[in-house]
Amino acid sequence: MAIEQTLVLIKPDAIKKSLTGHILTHLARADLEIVAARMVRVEKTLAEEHYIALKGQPFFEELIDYITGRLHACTKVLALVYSGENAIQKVRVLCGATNPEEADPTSIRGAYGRITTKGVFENVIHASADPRDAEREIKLWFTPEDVLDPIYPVKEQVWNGIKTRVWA
Ligand code: 3AN
Repeated sequence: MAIEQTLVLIKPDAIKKSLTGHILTHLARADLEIVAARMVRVEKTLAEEHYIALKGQPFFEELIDYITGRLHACTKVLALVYSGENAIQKVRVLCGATNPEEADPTSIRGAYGRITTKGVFENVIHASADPRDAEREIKLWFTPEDVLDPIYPVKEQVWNGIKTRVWA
């Protein structure tokens, strides 16, 4: 089985409700390794780039308001990279279905998510859907310096005489 890395976002509703610890404990069942973690204040440009495939969906603007924290007066997201065998699928199973009302009640979204009366899916967590998305998303949220043992190619760049490592 292939070693994979996957992006996890603990969304603003979860931060606001102090669910971070519960969610990380639940994710520990996947027996994976955390290889990167950072608290991120999500700018609109990052949010729109992250959800670019959903641009044009009727819920897109609310989705951007949600992930940037405007819906919860909490502009912080915890971004993590989990690494290990079959990491993408393992984390998705623990998260449960996108719609928190359809999610298995014992999954993270089933236990902690809700649909608001306005129809916003507040589903507390994001997890990459497949290897292509995982690579795109990890490169968007993290630099190679942030990720221990990055599995994607990296190159050296010299800027103002300072050497840094960037995604190749
Ligand atoms: P997932 O996060 O399970 O991969 P996507 O990528 O289809 O699901 O959707 C991204 C996010 O958009 C979801 N996590 C959810 O917050 C929101 N979303 C998806 N579908 C809907 C919908 N029908 N109504 C409201 N929000 C939605």
